Amino acid sequence: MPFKAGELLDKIVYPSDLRKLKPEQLQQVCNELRQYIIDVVSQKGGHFGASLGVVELTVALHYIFNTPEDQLVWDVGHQAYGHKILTGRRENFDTNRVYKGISGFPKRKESEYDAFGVGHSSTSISAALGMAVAAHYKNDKRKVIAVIGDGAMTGGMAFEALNHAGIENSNLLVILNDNCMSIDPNVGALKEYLTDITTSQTYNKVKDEIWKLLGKISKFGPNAQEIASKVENAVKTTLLKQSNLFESLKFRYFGPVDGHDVDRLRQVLDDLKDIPGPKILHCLTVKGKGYKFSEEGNQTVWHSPGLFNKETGEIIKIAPKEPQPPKYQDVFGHTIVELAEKNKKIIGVTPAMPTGCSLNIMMKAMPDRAFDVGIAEQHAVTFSAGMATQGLVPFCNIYSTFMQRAYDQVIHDVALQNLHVVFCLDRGGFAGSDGPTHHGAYDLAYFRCIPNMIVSAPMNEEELRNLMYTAQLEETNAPFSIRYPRGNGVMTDWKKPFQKIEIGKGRKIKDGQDIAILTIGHIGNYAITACKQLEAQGINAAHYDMRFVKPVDEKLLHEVFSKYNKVITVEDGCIMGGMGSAVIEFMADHNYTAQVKRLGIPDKVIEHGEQLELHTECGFHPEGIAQTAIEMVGVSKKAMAG
Ligand SMILES: Cc1ncc(C[n+]2csc(CCOP(=O)(O)OP(=O)(O)O)c2C)c(N)n1
Repeated sequence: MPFKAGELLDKIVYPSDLRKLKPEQLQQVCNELRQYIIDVVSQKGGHFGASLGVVELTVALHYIFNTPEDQLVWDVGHQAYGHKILTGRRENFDTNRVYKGISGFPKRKESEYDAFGVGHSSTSISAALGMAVAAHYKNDKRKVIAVIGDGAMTGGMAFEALNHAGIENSNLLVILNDNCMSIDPNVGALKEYLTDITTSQTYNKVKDEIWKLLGKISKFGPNAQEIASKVENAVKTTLLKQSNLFESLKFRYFGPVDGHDVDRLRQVLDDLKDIPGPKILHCLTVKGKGYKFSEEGNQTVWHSPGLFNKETGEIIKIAPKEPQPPKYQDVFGHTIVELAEKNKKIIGVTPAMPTGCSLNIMMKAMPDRAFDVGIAEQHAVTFSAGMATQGLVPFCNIYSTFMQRAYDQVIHDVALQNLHVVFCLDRGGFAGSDGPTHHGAYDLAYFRCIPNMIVSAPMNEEELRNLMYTAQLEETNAPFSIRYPRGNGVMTDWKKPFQKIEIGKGRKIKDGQDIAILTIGHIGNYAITACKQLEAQGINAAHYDMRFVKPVDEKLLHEVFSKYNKVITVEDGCIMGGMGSAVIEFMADHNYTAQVKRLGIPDKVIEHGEQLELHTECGFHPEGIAQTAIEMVGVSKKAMAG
């Protein structure tokens, strides 16, 4: 194992080893754990700031609670690196997020300590409540703890769960890890509320008075401090009953506590663990804590910095020799500003991903016309629908995977009313090392079946720009989705003048004779390579870029099925219900017969890895496409040549 752990951490394989240590040794464990995360992530990459911020919390939780018997549910799970290292995965932590290595998120099949699989935000309280209710039902004494960030707390599910938990009276502890950050700075009224109760003068005044009073009785015995904190909690609870949001939801609210004081956390958790009913512990933490550069630097950058020099804090960027094509997200970010300058109706909306989707470019250029609404995909969609009823044209940018959250809103609030909302789905296709919770596998299929929806995917930057241009035109006036992948496009010279695209019209990239390859979106570039490989083998393949999965280009498909009896469809999305399905439906509806092979994401969970590794696993990398074509036509072709 290439990474060396400190003296104490080295002896900890499981939390049972941690629990053998003395309380006064925990600070050293924290220091070593933090260093270990820095050592590995600086060289191997991954999420960073969030895990550093919960080191003390992680150590205290595993010290006080009897995990895995007691169930620890992490929200999102990007902050659970310390948890992974303390629960049997230190040895292979250097394979984190690597193809066939351990997952970057908690995962039930990876470890019994991962009580619940996560990746999407705001699920922890619901899942933990389910576990707590089940424990109660089974007369099981196990404890259940949810750890949720202030960002994740802005998600609707978190509120739904709090609302339910308050009346269930089950043994649930929610730890609110409040660092004022989402990936970008956290937004919304809840954030302000949390700051208010943290800095509340009334609260602090009462607390000081209690401590003064208790200072007087402290000489009466060693338990005074313990009594003090109990009285403090009792008084505070009564005091805050009327004004505390969580108390009004029938939670007992404790805190705020310093989330970096492991000793205090240990004591507080020990106190709380036997208090029945729903409780919330408000911890104040600093994202990136304990590493100078992440603590004092740009916390958004240090959320997931890539590789860095741990001594200097320099983020390692290998400067390419030649100019590189831009990221699709940046093409989106610049293009929306360009369009919005001309079309005053355009508004930008993102649920908590301004940096991730590059809407931050518009937020900077036009702060009044771009909204970060928090981790609230459902709200983002219906909020956009509301604006569309008033004649605005919202561009609602949501990662394909997170759009799953807002499916009903897309159907019920946008499509059924045929509202002019433009959905830009970033991270369409395999997300890469974030893994299955983040793959944008389903959007082509899940949008294709919705009435009124226009479903498109650009093959390059110019196409993305033209689709965005077309989508916002007054005459389009319908829900319009544009999906593109994570990563870079293919054109360095991409800022071309806008051109309207006829809705539902595909493109012929290359004519052929032996077989037709039909692609949708960026993956079409693989087909270009595949066609060249096939040419070298004497196979002349035609290539069509479908551009739209809905409406599908019927004229193009008539041409394909009249001319070719061998067809391959390729999509970076689920095979079931996607573009290939649309093609086969067309074939059946028009009584064509052809041999059609559909390439895409099969009906199983594909784990994490580099995008190309995953494309290869699924057989739609360039060689996979070429191989499929060779299998379909190669034999007869060779026979003819012979
Ligand atoms: C449904 C959903 N939307 C968006 C995201 C992207 N995302 C991952 S972490 C994160 C911020 C979480 O903030 P917080 O809960 O405060 O945790 P912190 O990173 O600050 O520790 C976001 C928006 C997600 N994982 N799930």
